[in-house]
Amino acid sequence: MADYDIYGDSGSGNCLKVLWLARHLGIEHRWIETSVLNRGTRTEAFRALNPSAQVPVLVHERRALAQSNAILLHLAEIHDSPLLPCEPFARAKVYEWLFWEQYSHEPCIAVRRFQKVYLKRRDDEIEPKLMERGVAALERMELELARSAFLAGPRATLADLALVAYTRVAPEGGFELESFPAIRRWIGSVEREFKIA
Ligand SMILES: N[C@@H](CCC(=O)N[C@@H](CS)C(=O)NCC(=O)O)C(=O)O
Repeated sequence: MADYDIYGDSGSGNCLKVLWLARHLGIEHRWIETSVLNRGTRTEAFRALNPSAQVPVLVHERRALAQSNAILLHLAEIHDSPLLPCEPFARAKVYEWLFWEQYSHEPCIAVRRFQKVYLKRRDDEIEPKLMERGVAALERMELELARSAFLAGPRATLADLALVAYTRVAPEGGFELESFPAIRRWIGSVEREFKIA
């Protein structure tokens, strides 16, 4: 019997980041595929776990935790992982990137990809600001990664795991990575570090 249940949609970066961390930390887990498009997040049983009706959700000893980055922080903390540094400022830099990911990156890069890939919208049916803001997010990452091996310093942290999830598939959302060499180098490093195929 696995210790943890992870409810997730395997097309979702928010869900995959949790799966990758569970594997990286060697946490025994059961993946419960919960399709967003098939309204698996809308059932009464699922809403009882997360009234916000969103994946991912982590369930352990009958307690449910939502929000991908909260789950990452929780798993890293209870496993004493160096992916969440102990030194307060270094730890705060990881928080900085996790909050930034949810406010300035995921809402444009993941949302544009969702509209193109899953809702099959044409470019002219997609809100133009998503492209503009997504490119600004990539520029911000490029600036950091041109001077640092990883986002929050010289070693990989939760910040990299959280940000790589949608950055590596950004081209599916129409975001070219050609002009972001540091991001492309970093994607390769993070994929190797976390054995992401
Ligand atoms: N901030 C949340 C976002 C979760 C989220 O947007 N989940 C999507 C899949 S990526 C979902 O479940 N959507 C279903 C819905 O909103 O109906 C997190 O990081 O976990």
